[in-house]
Amino acid sequence: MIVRTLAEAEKSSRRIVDPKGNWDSVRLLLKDDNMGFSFHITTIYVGADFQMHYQNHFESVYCLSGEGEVETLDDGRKYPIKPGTVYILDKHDRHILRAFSEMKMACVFNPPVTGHEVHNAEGAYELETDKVSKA
Ligand code: 9YT
Repeated sequence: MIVRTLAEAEKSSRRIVDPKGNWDSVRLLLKDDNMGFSFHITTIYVGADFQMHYQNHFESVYCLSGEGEVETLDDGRKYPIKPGTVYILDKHDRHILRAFSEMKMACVFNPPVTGHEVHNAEGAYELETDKVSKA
């Protein structure tokens, strides 16, 4: 069994800060734990308004606190987010996330992230193999 605490993890290299200033994410469970998914506690900063497109991953996002909205770009639908809301990107949906107050989210990624990913120009995370093939 693996046991970790958010308090310890956020003081370590498990905490990644978005270079664009929209979020930080504490990766509590990563690829090298061999669970087949990763699990993160992500803080979306108040006023954040940014586009993502996880072409290589499925993601589920559960709101623990704060309020905002998510918009799916292919159909222009907007969904309010508040504590208890989950959104599930089951179609690699292009989307915009907006935070009306600071939001704490519990996020699960399949395949798991390795630990240090930040969004590329499309708002995606690349797979390790992508990085190798471009090297
Ligand atoms: C909700 C969301 O997708 N935020 C971007 C960060 C991501 N969840 C992560 O790296 O943990």
